[in-house]
Amino acid sequence: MMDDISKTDPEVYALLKKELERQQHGLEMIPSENNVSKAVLQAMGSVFTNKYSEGYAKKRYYGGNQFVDEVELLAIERAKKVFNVAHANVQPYSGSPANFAVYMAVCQPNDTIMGLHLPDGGHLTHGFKASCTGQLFNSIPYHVRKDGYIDLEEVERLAMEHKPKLMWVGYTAYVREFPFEKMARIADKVGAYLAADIAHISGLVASGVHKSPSPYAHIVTTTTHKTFRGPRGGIIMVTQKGLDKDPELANKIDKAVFPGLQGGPHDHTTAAIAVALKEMMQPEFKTYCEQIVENSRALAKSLMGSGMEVVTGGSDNHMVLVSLTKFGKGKGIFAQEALDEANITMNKNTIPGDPSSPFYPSGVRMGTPSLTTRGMKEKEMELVGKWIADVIKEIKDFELPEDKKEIGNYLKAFKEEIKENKKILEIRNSVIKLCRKFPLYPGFDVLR
Ligand code: DSN
Repeated sequence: MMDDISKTDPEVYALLKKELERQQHGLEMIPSENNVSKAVLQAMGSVFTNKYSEGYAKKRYYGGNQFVDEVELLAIERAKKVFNVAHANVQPYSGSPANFAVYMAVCQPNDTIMGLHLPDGGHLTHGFKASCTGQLFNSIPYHVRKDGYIDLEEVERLAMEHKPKLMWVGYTAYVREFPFEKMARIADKVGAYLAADIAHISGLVASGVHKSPSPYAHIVTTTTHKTFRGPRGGIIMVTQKGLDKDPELANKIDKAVFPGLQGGPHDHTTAAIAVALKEMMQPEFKTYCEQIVENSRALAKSLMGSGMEVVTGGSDNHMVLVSLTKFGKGKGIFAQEALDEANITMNKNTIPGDPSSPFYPSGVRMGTPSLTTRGMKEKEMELVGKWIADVIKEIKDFELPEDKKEIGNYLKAFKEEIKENKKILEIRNSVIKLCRKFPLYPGFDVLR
């Protein structure tokens, strides 16, 4: 029972070691990923995982929750302080369940809701048709303009026409400042609830590097990984403005989370969220977030200097979106696979007005939170931007077959071919060298 995993389960142990090695020797540039501290990992791998705690602090269904209560209350108090909100629920299992709870709290099935269209940078749970939020509600998507910025004129026109019950501001592939104030003006005009989903930028908001939605939105949701740099989890917050609109809003949110949508909270995650929130309160976290944005800007500049087309011509946050349409449509998959081969991880992504499909989009999305956690700065971003551009140039002539049935085999052959590409192999060696200079978890075994 008390034996080390290396002895009890060598198979899983070997996989943990391989994953640590992969993270150590690669550039993690998926903008929604990050590397948590040792303290966060310790809280996650703790005995709080053994407990059941349905209910809320001091009102649990089972006994033995005195310390779970304390840790949950600590996380709540810290979240309220860090985000300047009136109420926080730290139990959502992640961002999507948090957003579902918002619908359950303020909407009825078939109510009208508005969010940014997924191919334009919105999230699945903001009413996209493949998500239950696009099926159970009357979803009216809004869009970005050709220049990549939110089309606020369209938002206003659609809101006036459809009178939504709930509007979302907050995005998963949007590189500019989120327009909280302007969206609030529209939501207030039509009497809608405004929910700000700050999952991607919550670290930047907490540190004041991005404007806060707190004065403008009624509800704020976030994941606790990404720029938050905590465990995988979610938080729903209610602002003072939300309570002024509906004094019952906090209770409605709590009831929607439990018993509405979830059972027992993941107490080890709650403990780790509390730890991450404490880290967010330190002055170093602000410096970290400022560097994330500096790095994004330096990355965008380097990419553009190497001939890449960057959506909106830069970045205000942690993310850069590269359009590959100058090389043709649907090139994102080739770029993602080739960059993976060079130990640079990012994801294919749609770009504004994408001529292809969300499955085979024409861009790649990348971010700097993880690289910044490792200590990399502008100098490294310049290098990394050049490497990314060089890899993309290697694959620019590959074309997706018109016949969908042929795509699978074509991609298989493509992957074999890029394994032999000398330039990509050369870049991978340089990536590994750079990563060694910025160790992720020095002296760390999988067991801490
Ligand atoms: N999957 C997340 C992202 O990468 O942005 C959003 O849920």
